[in-house]
Amino acid sequence: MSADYVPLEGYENLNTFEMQARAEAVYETLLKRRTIRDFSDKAVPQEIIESCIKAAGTAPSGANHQPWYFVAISDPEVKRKIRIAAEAEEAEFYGGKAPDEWLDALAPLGTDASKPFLETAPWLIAVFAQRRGGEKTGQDKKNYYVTESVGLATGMLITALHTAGLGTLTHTPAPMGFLRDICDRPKDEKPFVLMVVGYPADNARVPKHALIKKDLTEISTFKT
Ligand code: IYR
Repeated sequence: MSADYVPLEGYENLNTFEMQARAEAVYETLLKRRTIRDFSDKAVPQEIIESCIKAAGTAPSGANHQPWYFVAISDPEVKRKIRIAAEAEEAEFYGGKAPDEWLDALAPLGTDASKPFLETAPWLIAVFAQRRGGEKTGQDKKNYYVTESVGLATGMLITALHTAGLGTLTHTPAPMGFLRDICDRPKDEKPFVLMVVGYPADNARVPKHALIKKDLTEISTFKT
Protein backbone atom coordinates (compact mmCIF):
# COMPACT_ATOMS: atom_id res chain seq x y z
CA MET A 1 0.00 0.00 0.00
CA SER A 2 1.50 3.36 -1.02
CA ALA A 3 1.30 6.46 1.18
CA ASP A 4 -1.91 8.42 0.66
CA TYR A 5 -2.05 11.80 2.43
CA VAL A 6 -5.03 14.09 3.11
CA PRO A 7 -5.00 17.68 4.48
CA LEU A 8 -4.66 18.00 8.28
CA GLU A 9 -8.04 18.83 9.81
CA GLY A 10 -9.03 20.05 13.25
CA TYR A 11 -5.69 21.57 14.30
CA GLU A 12 -6.31 24.39 16.77
CA ASN A 13 -3.98 27.30 16.08
CA LEU A 14 -3.75 28.96 19.51
CA ASN A 15 -1.87 32.10 20.43
CA THR A 16 0.96 31.58 22.93
CA PHE A 17 -1.03 33.07 25.85
CA GLU A 18 -3.87 30.63 25.31
CA MET A 19 -1.33 27.82 24.81
CA GLN A 20 0.38 28.58 28.11
CA ALA A 21 -2.96 28.78 29.91
CA ARG A 22 -4.09 25.45 28.50
CA ALA A 23 -0.77 23.76 29.27
CA GLU A 24 -0.95 24.94 32.90
CA ALA A 25 -4.60 23.89 33.13
CA VAL A 26 -3.75 20.36 32.00
CA TYR A 27 -0.93 20.27 34.53
CA GLU A 28 -3.28 21.43 37.31
CA THR A 29 -5.80 18.75 36.32
CA LEU A 30 -3.24 15.95 36.22
CA LEU A 31 -1.62 17.12 39.44
CA LYS A 32 -4.90 16.32 41.20
CA ARG A 33 -4.82 12.69 40.05
CA ARG A 34 -4.20 10.27 42.89
CA THR A 35 -3.98 6.52 42.75
CA ILE A 36 -6.68 5.36 45.14
CA ARG A 37 -7.34 2.02 46.81
CA ASP A 38 -10.48 2.94 48.77
CA PHE A 39 -13.36 2.72 46.29
CA SER A 40 -17.09 3.33 46.68
CA ASP A 41 -19.40 0.67 45.24
CA LYS A 42 -21.50 3.39 43.55
CA ALA A 43 -22.27 2.43 39.94
CA VAL A 44 -20.65 4.26 37.03
CA PRO A 45 -22.61 4.29 33.73
CA GLN A 46 -21.08 2.10 31.03
CA GLU A 47 -21.18 4.98 28.52
CA ILE A 48 -18.56 6.87 30.55
CA ILE A 49 -16.21 3.88 30.47
CA GLU A 50 -16.85 3.50 26.73
CA SER A 51 -15.88 7.15 26.08
CA CYS A 52 -12.67 6.75 28.10
CA ILE A 53 -11.72 3.59 26.17
CA LYS A 54 -12.40 5.43 22.92
CA ALA A 55 -10.04 8.17 24.15
CA ALA A 56 -7.36 5.54 24.92
CA GLY A 57 -7.84 4.09 21.43
CA THR A 58 -6.70 7.38 19.86
CA ALA A 59 -3.15 6.83 21.17
CA PRO A 60 -0.24 6.75 18.73
CA SER A 61 1.06 3.25 18.01
CA GLY A 62 3.73 1.46 16.01
CA ALA A 63 2.68 1.49 12.32
CA ASN A 64 -0.82 2.47 13.59
CA HIS A 65 -1.48 -1.19 14.43
CA GLN A 66 -3.26 -0.20 17.69
CA PRO A 67 -2.01 -3.29 19.51
CA TRP A 68 -4.33 -2.97 22.51
CA TYR A 69 -7.52 -4.58 23.73
CA PHE A 70 -9.65 -3.53 26.70
CA VAL A 71 -11.99 -5.80 28.65
CA ALA A 72 -14.29 -3.74 30.89
CA ILE A 73 -15.87 -5.75 33.69
CA SER A 74 -18.75 -4.82 35.96
CA ASP A 75 -20.16 -8.36 36.36
CA PRO A 76 -19.77 -9.16 40.11
CA GLU A 77 -19.05 -12.84 39.41
CA VAL A 78 -16.20 -12.02 37.04
CA LYS A 79 -14.82 -9.41 39.45
CA ARG A 80 -14.91 -12.04 42.20
CA LYS A 81 -12.96 -14.51 40.07
CA ILE A 82 -10.36 -11.85 39.36
CA ARG A 83 -10.07 -10.96 43.03
CA ILE A 84 -9.58 -14.59 44.05
CA ALA A 85 -6.90 -15.17 41.39
CA ALA A 86 -5.12 -11.86 42.05
CA GLU A 87 -5.07 -12.38 45.82
CA ALA A 88 -3.58 -15.85 45.32
CA GLU A 89 -0.71 -14.35 43.28
CA GLU A 90 -0.26 -11.49 45.70
CA ALA A 91 -0.16 -13.85 48.69
CA GLU A 92 2.87 -15.51 47.10
CA PHE A 93 4.41 -12.16 46.22
CA TYR A 94 4.11 -10.70 49.72
CA GLY A 95 4.69 -14.08 51.38
CA GLY A 96 8.25 -14.61 50.11
CA LYS A 97 8.52 -14.31 46.35
CA ALA A 98 9.22 -10.57 46.33
CA PRO A 99 12.81 -9.54 47.07
CA ASP A 100 13.34 -7.43 50.22
CA GLU A 101 14.37 -4.39 48.18
CA TRP A 102 10.98 -4.49 46.42
CA LEU A 103 9.05 -4.94 49.67
CA ASP A 104 11.01 -2.03 51.18
CA ALA A 105 10.02 0.15 48.23
CA LEU A 106 6.36 -0.75 48.75
CA ALA A 107 6.38 -0.25 52.55
CA PRO A 108 5.42 3.48 52.38
CA LEU A 109 2.38 2.53 50.28
CA GLY A 110 1.18 0.01 52.87
CA THR A 111 -0.03 -2.44 50.22
CA ASP A 112 -0.57 -6.11 51.01
CA ALA A 113 -2.12 -9.23 49.48
CA SER A 114 -5.68 -8.19 50.31
CA LYS A 115 -7.42 -6.63 47.28
CA PRO A 116 -11.07 -5.98 48.28
CA PHE A 117 -11.29 -3.11 45.76
CA LEU A 118 -11.32 -5.69 42.95
CA GLU A 119 -14.90 -6.45 44.03
CA THR A 120 -15.93 -3.10 45.50
CA ALA A 121 -15.08 -0.88 42.53
CA PRO A 122 -17.83 -0.79 39.88
CA TRP A 123 -15.43 -1.36 36.96
CA LEU A 124 -12.24 -3.25 36.25
CA ILE A 125 -10.58 -2.62 32.89
CA ALA A 126 -8.11 -5.31 31.87
CA VAL A 127 -5.67 -3.98 29.26
CA PHE A 128 -4.09 -6.47 26.88
CA ALA A 129 -1.12 -6.09 24.52
CA GLN A 130 -1.28 -7.82 21.14
CA ARG A 131 1.98 -9.19 19.77
CA ARG A 132 0.34 -9.76 16.40
CA GLY A 133 -2.52 -7.98 14.64
CA GLY A 134 -2.41 -5.10 12.19
CA GLU A 135 -4.21 -1.87 11.40
CA LYS A 136 -7.42 -3.82 10.83
CA THR A 137 -9.06 -6.28 13.22
CA GLY A 138 -8.53 -9.88 12.20
CA GLN A 139 -5.15 -9.36 10.54
CA ASP A 140 -2.16 -11.42 11.62
CA LYS A 141 0.82 -9.15 11.02
CA LYS A 142 3.68 -8.45 13.40
CA ASN A 143 3.01 -5.50 15.72
CA TYR A 144 5.78 -3.00 16.56
CA TYR A 145 6.65 -1.11 19.75
CA VAL A 146 3.85 -2.99 21.49
CA THR A 147 4.83 -2.11 25.07
CA GLU A 148 5.37 1.54 24.23
CA SER A 149 2.07 1.75 22.34
CA VAL A 150 -0.01 0.05 25.02
CA GLY A 151 1.73 2.14 27.70
CA LEU A 152 0.75 5.31 25.83
CA ALA A 153 -2.86 4.12 25.44
CA THR A 154 -3.02 3.23 29.12
CA GLY A 155 -1.72 6.69 30.06
CA MET A 156 -4.40 8.24 27.92
CA LEU A 157 -7.01 5.95 29.48
CA ILE A 158 -5.96 7.07 32.96
CA THR A 159 -6.02 10.71 31.84
CA ALA A 160 -9.51 10.30 30.38
CA LEU A 161 -10.86 8.53 33.47
CA HIS A 162 -9.37 11.14 35.79
CA THR A 163 -10.60 14.03 33.65
CA ALA A 164 -14.07 12.46 33.70
CA GLY A 165 -13.97 12.60 37.50
CA LEU A 166 -13.25 8.96 38.26
CA GLY A 167 -10.69 7.48 40.61
CA THR A 168 -8.26 4.83 39.38
CA LEU A 169 -5.77 2.30 40.61
CA THR A 170 -3.18 0.84 38.25
CA HIS A 171 -2.99 -2.73 39.48
CA THR A 172 -0.37 -5.20 38.31
CA PRO A 173 -0.81 -8.57 39.97
CA ALA A 174 2.17 -10.62 38.80
CA PRO A 175 2.00 -12.94 36.98
CA MET A 176 -1.25 -11.87 35.33
CA GLY A 177 -1.86 -14.87 33.07
CA PHE A 178 -5.15 -15.59 34.86
CA LEU A 179 -6.61 -12.42 33.34
CA ARG A 180 -6.34 -13.87 29.85
CA ASP A 181 -8.36 -16.92 30.88
CA ILE A 182 -10.99 -15.05 32.89
CA CYS A 183 -11.40 -12.42 30.13
CA ASP A 184 -11.50 -15.05 27.33
CA ARG A 185 -8.59 -13.51 25.43
CA PRO A 186 -6.27 -15.41 23.06
CA LYS A 187 -2.88 -16.84 24.07
CA ASP A 188 -0.78 -14.33 22.13
CA GLU A 189 -2.30 -11.40 24.03
CA LYS A 190 -0.31 -10.34 27.07
CA PRO A 191 -2.16 -8.93 30.09
CA PHE A 192 -0.61 -5.48 30.51
CA VAL A 193 -2.33 -3.89 33.46
CA LEU A 194 -5.60 -4.09 35.38
CA MET A 195 -7.22 -0.68 35.93
CA VAL A 196 -9.56 -0.42 38.90
CA VAL A 197 -12.11 2.34 38.28
CA GLY A 198 -14.83 4.04 40.29
CA TYR A 199 -15.66 6.80 42.74
CA PRO A 200 -13.33 7.24 45.70
CA ALA A 201 -14.97 6.09 48.96
CA ASP A 202 -16.14 8.96 51.22
CA ASN A 203 -13.32 8.20 53.63
CA ALA A 204 -10.71 7.47 50.93
CA ARG A 205 -7.13 8.02 52.05
CA VAL A 206 -3.92 8.10 50.04
CA PRO A 207 -0.36 7.41 51.18
CA LYS A 208 1.58 10.61 51.93
CA HIS A 209 4.51 9.05 50.11
CA ALA A 210 2.66 9.23 46.78
CA LEU A 211 2.20 13.00 47.08
CA ILE A 212 5.88 13.65 46.51
CA LYS A 213 6.42 14.48 42.85
CA LYS A 214 9.85 15.28 41.50
CA ASP A 215 10.39 18.91 40.55
CA LEU A 216 10.71 20.05 36.94
CA THR A 217 14.45 20.60 37.48
CA GLU A 218 14.85 16.99 38.61
CA ILE A 219 13.02 15.43 35.68
CA SER A 220 14.23 17.61 32.83
CA THR A 221 17.07 19.55 31.25
CA PHE A 222 16.60 22.32 28.71
CA LYS A 223 19.37 22.83 26.19
CA THR A 224 18.57 26.24 24.72
N1 IYR B 1 1.38 -6.07 42.58
C1 IYR B 1 1.50 -5.88 44.01
C2 IYR B 1 2.74 -5.16 44.39
C3 IYR B 1 2.91 -3.76 43.98
C4 IYR B 1 3.98 -3.41 43.20
C5 IYR B 1 4.24 -2.11 42.88
I1 IYR B 1 5.92 -1.69 41.85
C6 IYR B 1 3.39 -1.08 43.35
O1 IYR B 1 3.66 0.24 43.02
C7 IYR B 1 2.31 -1.42 44.14
C8 IYR B 1 2.07 -2.76 44.45
C9 IYR B 1 0.24 -5.23 44.57
O2 IYR B 1 -0.61 -4.79 43.79
O3 IYR B 1 0.07 -5.16 45.78
